[in-house]
Amino acid sequence: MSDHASTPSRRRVLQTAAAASGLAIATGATGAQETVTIDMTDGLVFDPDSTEVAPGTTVVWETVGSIPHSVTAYDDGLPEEAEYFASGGFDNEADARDGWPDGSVNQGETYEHTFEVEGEYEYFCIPHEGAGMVASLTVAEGAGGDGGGGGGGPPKVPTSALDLTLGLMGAMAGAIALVFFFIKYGGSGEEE
Ligand SMILES: [Cu+2]
Repeated sequence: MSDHASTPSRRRVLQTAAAASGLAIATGATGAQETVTIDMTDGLVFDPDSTEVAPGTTVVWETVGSIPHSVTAYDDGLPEEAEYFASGGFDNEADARDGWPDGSVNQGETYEHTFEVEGEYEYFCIPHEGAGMVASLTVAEGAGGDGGGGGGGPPKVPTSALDLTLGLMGAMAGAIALVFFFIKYGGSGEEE
């Protein structure tokens, strides 16, 4: 019979399926958490003072000069369901103001907060509010962390999530192909 011809073909199919699965899994592992850094400078500014990030982004404020600053949210400058945030861990704006200089971010230090709720955030620096050290942050689906300047139509799904989905789909397809192959050809009892 011509059964012998199927042996090399079967091996090649198995290798191909295994390679495809490995590649898909590797691709899915690239989804990384976003971090955005905002400098607080001796020029008494947040740099940049207007930033747009995707939900889940961790924003890190760093005092890059010698003058201490604070990162303090305005009570009325938050989306309704967002939690209050301020360096020093204060629960509201009044406590943060009363507590200063507790919560100061000194030279080389950082304060960070992860933003999950979409919307507009307004915040300021307690000692330099009068000098105009105020800033805003927008949390929006599809916002990128890069300096691209914002294109026209951002995708609904963040790139990392899309990669993960495609990776999982590829891995599942590879596994299903393997199982299917064994079911169809593995149990035929034609081994010699
Ligand atoms: Cu300041």
